[in-house]
Amino acid sequence: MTVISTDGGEVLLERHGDGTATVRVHRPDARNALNIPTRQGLAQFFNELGDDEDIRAIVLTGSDEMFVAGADIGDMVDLSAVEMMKRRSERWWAAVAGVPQPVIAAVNGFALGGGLELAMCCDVIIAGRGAKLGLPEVRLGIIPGAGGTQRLTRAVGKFKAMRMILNGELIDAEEAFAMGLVSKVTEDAETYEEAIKMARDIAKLPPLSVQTAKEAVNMSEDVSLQAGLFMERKAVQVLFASHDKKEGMGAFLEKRKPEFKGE
Ligand code: CO8
Repeated sequence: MTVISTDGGEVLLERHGDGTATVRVHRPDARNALNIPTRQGLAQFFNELGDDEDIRAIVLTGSDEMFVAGADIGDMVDLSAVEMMKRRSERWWAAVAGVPQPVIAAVNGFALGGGLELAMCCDVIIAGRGAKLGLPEVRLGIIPGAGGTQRLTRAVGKFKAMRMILNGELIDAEEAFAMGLVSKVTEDAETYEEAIKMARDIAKLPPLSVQTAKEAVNMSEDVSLQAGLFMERKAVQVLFASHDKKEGMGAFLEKRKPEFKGE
């Protein structure tokens, strides 16, 4: 377990030895609000994990009761526009969104503002039935500033995104699922277990395929259909050069368990 102190809390990284890792935000007195050391700690861990070939899938979570109640409001109340700009805090979010391995957010309790934006930097969101999700920034005199207006709109469409962003309304996990904001709803007591189980299942699969699939899906939000189809074709052609493609197809035909090498 590696721990980074975050002024009243910590960010923790646990490698489980089976190809998976868990990154946990723990700052209970502030409802896991993301102060600067927390965001820096997250970025440091995600950069490290991105360089670690033994890690095939990552779970990002808070506690059993609370995901993240947003960016730390105390950090921002007296901040000027220029100070805000000079923080360049987009670098910290980019480390999470840009990690090549799949990231599964396990969300219980509140995922608000920067907390929901953090979850939306992930690839899969598993939410406990009691979770509440929202982008309440407008109530603080700002707007979502870590991808909320862009990622939420791409995930659920303009009219549902507007409903959440224009009045900061919170929604529960079932509604988030129906909207397409959450991948799966589970019992609160099982959220983390579901997430780590999914991470373990993914970790057994050929990592080059998994990571290429992640890139291709993410690209679909950014490019025209023709460009996306071209990129997908090229990506699958490249995978035909991998050991794991030969192994996966060979093992299927020979009715045996494949041994993937990540090559
Ligand atoms: N920031 C700082 N402190 C917080 C935050 C937060 N986001 N959320 C909770 N806390 C603190 C409270 O101030 C309180 O501290 P204290 O005990 O010292 O008074 C403690 O946590 C407990 O909070 P509550 O008493 O309010 O706990 P409840 O269980 O009653 O309520 C809630 C929990 C519903 C989560 C409530 O705390 C809440 O509404 N929090 C604020 C939610 C919010 O507005 N989030 C959005 C923040 S803005 C944002 O995320 C901007 C993102 C864009 C960043 C742009 C970067 C480029």
